[in-house]
Amino acid sequence: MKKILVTGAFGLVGTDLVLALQEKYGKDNVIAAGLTQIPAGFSGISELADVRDKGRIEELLSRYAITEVYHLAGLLSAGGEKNPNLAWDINLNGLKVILDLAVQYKLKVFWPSSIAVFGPTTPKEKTPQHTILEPSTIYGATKVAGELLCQYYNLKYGLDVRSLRYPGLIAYKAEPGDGTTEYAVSIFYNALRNKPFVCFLKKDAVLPMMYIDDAIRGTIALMDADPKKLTVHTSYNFSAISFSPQEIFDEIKKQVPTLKISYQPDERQKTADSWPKIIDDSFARVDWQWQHEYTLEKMVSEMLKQLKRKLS
Ligand code: AKB
Repeated sequence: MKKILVTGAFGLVGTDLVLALQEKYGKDNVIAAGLTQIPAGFSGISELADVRDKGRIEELLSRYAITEVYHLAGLLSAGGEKNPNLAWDINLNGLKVILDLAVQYKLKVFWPSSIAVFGPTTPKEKTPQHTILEPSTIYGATKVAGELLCQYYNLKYGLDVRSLRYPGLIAYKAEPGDGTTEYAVSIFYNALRNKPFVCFLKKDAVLPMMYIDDAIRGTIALMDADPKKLTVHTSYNFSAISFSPQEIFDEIKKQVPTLKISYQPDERQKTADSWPKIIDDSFARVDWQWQHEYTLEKMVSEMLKQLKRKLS
């Protein structure tokens, strides 16, 4: 039986992933670990742990006889620019702790990379799997280094570590994190709270995005995939839809006609300018049959329905 540790378990991805894993493998087989506090109302096994603390992580691995780790803990692009040293420390030293222990305890690992591995010199349309990786953010630098570290552990130690380059993820259960694509989550809160939305990106800043249900399904599908079929050991391009702030605003406005938007681009626009618009994820589609389900229209309807329920 699988025993799964999820780090960063109460963030935007972790909140949904823990529920999906609990449903698939049973509540007793999923250990949700966070850094500072366990959210009120969380149901299941939870622990506080700093991923840089090897002793603490090892204690959890042995106490629960863990077989798989979904290592989600890390800083995002905007948070990373505020504190580059912390981003390096958590994103890379935390990953190294997990990879070293995974070799020792023979664990399978999932680790999220990001479209942030790409930079201004990368082709922006249909960005290929194998292309130029020269990011201009510290977050992107940690993701490139992390991808290479994962691949190295696979080559050197035979570690089964799998990874996806997440696009901007749209979710409603957890609050948005400190990223660049997170405007596309915050806008829904303003829409339903009747507050005008001030967007920190330009109206035409197209970025790759995905609804959380697709992201969770894809993540678990990659972890379930036959290892012999996997040809990418850095991180898979992983894609669904692309849209600009104006396009998501127009779509939300069809259902919330009172929503107003204005644009005040800040330093996060520079990050957005350095990222691709549309990703080619054909390796994922061929190797493990990845297919997204949510269009922009379907995602907006679902977000509004679910968030309305959550906020009422
Ligand atoms: C961010 O904007 O920093 C993240 C990401 C795309 O990795 N959402």
